[in-house]
Amino acid sequence: MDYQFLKTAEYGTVCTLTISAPKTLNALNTTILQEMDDFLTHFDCNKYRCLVITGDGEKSFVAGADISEMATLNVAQGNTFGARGAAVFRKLETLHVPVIAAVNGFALGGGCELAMACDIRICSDNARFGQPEVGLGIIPGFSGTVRLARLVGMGMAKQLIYTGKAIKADEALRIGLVNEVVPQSELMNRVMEVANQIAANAPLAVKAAKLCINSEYDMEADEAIIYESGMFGRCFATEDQKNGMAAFLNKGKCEFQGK
Ligand code: CO8
Repeated sequence: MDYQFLKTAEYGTVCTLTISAPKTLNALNTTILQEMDDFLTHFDCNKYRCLVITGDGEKSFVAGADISEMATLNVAQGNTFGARGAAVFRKLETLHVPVIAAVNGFALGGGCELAMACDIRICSDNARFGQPEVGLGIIPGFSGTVRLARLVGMGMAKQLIYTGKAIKADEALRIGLVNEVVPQSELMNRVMEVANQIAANAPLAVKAAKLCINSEYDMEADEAIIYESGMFGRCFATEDQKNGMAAFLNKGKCEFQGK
């Protein structure tokens, strides 16, 4: 599929998606959100075992939602724009394969929110994270107030959102907003290494693990434990479980088929 602002590539069972709007540091406009929605709708979770999202260039992952598009919105249009972005990010968060954000520079506003909707964040040493919305007279509208507190805790989320100040990569690592910081020249190599580690595992089991972690977050402990037990049991219906355990017992390596 050809897109105006998205570039896709495949490396075995890993797919990469690059957001490319260089004139605005990859800011998210309506077309990009529509294209991402279309991309995710048609994403083949049987073919790919991991999705990597990054921004074009060496300066910016995504510098937020496109401010020039938002400047003249009224209340109803603001609602629609926010809801559209939030729906796309939720689709990403609930995609049946893990998503890694390769944060290669500015991840501000909607860019930080995009990274937070991914399962794993790995960033380059020049990355900057922040939610500067209140400095523009708005609040995070693509679920930033929801996900930031869940990731870094209520106190730190409030400080970041109320001050609007951006933080550097090492601070993002310290507060748990990113999993790893690497030199920019090594970012994609490291991200692909992690993606390939995920892709080598049993895809149905990885999918079940993602579903468990996402779903159980909002459950009571007892309900969550029962939910996990049910999902655990279902793994034994797969060929991957039989082949994976047989390979271990025979001191071999399993090439998982996702069945
Ligand atoms: N939107 C539109 N254009 C942008 C954006 C953006 N978010 N970010 C950068 N650009 C443009 C600049 O206007 C500039 O364009 P031009 O060359 O035509 O002047 C070009 O990109 C390059 O930017 P700079 O010259 O500013 O580059 P610097 O290196 O000096 O600064 C920064 C880089 C620090 C990233 C700076 O550009 C900046 O502060 N950008 C805005 C960051 C921001 O505030 N992001 C949050 C936006 S709000 C948001 O994301 C809300 C999400 C939820 C929306 C819900 C809606 C209802």
